[in-house]
Amino acid sequence: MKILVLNGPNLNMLGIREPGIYGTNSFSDLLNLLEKTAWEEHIEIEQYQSNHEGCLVDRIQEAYGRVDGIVINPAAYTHTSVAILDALKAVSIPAVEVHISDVDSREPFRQISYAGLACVKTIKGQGLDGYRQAILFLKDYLSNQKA
Ligand code: CA2
Repeated sequence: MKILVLNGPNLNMLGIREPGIYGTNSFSDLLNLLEKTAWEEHIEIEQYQSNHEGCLVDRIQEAYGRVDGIVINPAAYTHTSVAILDALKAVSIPAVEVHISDVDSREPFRQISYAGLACVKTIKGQGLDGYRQAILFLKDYLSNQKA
């Protein structure tokens, strides 16, 4: 089973600023968590981060026919990008949306998610552990789909 983890703009800056919102863990802590989860769950995890909307769209398209599930934190593009929504719909790969912070208790504009409309689940406000939870959910979801 292969899962693609996608991260949008500025998430590579994790741990550098705004620890009150995003915690003190760094982006490399997230990469270590993904590696550990892949090892523990006996699955393959591929990760990609970009600050560019089109690059994220390209990566979603490249996943077509190659990847079983997608975990995506589109960051600020969550609230603006119809292109990412359309790409997720186009490839029709089961996807889970993750937000490190509890977007529901923040500014009203963060409560709108376009990408979420194409996702089977959204996990928010769980910090970096939300990525692990999303991977476990997808693993279960995909196994049940095949059964
Ligand atoms: O809570 C999340 O995971 C978000 O997707 C993070 C995005 C934000 O635009 C979304 O509304 C919610 C922002 C990621 C930027 O990360 C930073 C990292 C270090 C310092 C400042 C921001």
